[in-house]
Amino acid sequence: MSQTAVADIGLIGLAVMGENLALNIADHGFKVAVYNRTTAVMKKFMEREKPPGGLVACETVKELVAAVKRPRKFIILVKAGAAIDAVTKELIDAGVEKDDIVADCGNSLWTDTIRRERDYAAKCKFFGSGVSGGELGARFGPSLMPGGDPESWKHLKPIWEAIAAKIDPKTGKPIEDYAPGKPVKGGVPCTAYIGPNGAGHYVKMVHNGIEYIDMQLIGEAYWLMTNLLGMKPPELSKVFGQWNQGDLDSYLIQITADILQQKDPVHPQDYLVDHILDAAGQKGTGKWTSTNALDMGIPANAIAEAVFARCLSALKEERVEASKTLKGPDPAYKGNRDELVSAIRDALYCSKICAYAQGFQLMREAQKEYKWTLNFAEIAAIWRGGCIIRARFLQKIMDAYGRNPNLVNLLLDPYFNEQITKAQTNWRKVVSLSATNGIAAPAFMSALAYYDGYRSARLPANLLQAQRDYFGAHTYERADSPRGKFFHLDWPEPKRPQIDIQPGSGGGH
Ligand code: 2AM
Repeated sequence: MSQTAVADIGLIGLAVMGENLALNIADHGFKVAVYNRTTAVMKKFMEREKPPGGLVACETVKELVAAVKRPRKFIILVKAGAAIDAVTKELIDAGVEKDDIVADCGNSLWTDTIRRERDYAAKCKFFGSGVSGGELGARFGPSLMPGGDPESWKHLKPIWEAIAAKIDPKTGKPIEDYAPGKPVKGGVPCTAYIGPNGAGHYVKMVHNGIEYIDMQLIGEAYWLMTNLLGMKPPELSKVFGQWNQGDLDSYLIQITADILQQKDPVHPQDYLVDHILDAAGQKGTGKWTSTNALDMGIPANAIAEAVFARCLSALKEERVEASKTLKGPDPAYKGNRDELVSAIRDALYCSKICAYAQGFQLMREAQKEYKWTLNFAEIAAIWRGGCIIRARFLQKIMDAYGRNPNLVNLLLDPYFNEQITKAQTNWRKVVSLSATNGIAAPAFMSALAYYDGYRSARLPANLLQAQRDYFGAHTYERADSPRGKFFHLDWPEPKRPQIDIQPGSGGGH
């Protein structure tokens, strides 16, 4: 089939995200040329959707390239990794030119995007755009985090702004009445140019890291209420539903309320959540965020803790064995139910503020490392709708960075400072209760440790520096000298106990 250039954009990869994004683009009046490596998948999609002229079927990459108007724009939605390079090369072989834009909308590692933009610069404009919101987001409005050449962004912007989730400017909340063929009119789009090369994918990765900790915190709240108060899923669902009316109003709290009232299809008298195996999976973006935090020396400990909590959960069989041997206290709480529920709410809220503080601190550091200029108010703004971490709370972060774009840490913003000041007694109570009752609440605990560490003018690292100097002459700075001046002490010879080493005993490490 030969093609004339009629499409506004081409899309490669018709798995569910690609299909839904194509339908979203078509709903907004753009013509989308669609291609999938396995042609049958594309044909099935076209048959099922019976598109009213918005989609152009392409059976080969050559047809796809020929079908798109110049400067050509493409979206790649295939598995992250080698497939992105394979598809980009196919596009180049099929006639993509230097000014054509190839936008990778998958969950690619930002350093891969930096490399690709550089490697393909002579052949095409490689662009990286984070997309969040899952399947429904792709269909009815995702949050889009575009990064790449600013000139390319000018060409992509009309489509990105059209298909993104929309925020009601009066309420700051997402407008959620998009139905197939009837997209939302007006509203503020959840997309903004993030920065050059890998910036979009980097910010998407941090979004996912925050998503990990947001989910872990909700899990811990659920678990503490279950174990300390003996609450059952329908009762818990009501609590999460109530929390969703206040500061914690968010997609993840809302779906938690929904999940907790879902009956089990196998045992209809039971709740599904009670029959789901407690072993978490992960695809790697939380790990990337944590690894990057370690690489940059940024204390995103709560985000990393959420990744480790999933790792620990995955050791299901080992935990079952260990539970038979390792002893701890049995949960026993005798206090007031409502008081504890609201204390857990406060613990969740304070920990969440710390988690976001860590995510934004990471982005601050990355912008120095990569010489990006990130607009944190705008990043918070585009996370208000479409994405998995969408929440009322993000409006407050947007306001905080609006007040002070150079805010060093979210905790220092007057609003968040006041929130934690008000709620921290309850947060500490919940962390204490989880420790004394033997209930693992690693995210609540590590967030509190972060808060207390961050607000400490002094920490015990003086002793640690002394130890490093003692055994390795690593030097130390003095509190009464300017920073950057290093000292070493010839530590007095230690008094070692006399040990008789027998020949051949293997001592002396
Ligand atoms: P397929 O249907 O032919 O497998 C998710 O895996 C999507 O990415 C699918 O649409 C899949 O196409 C596509 N995909 C994965 N690897 C690919 C590759 N190397 N080239 C082209 N498409 C690929």
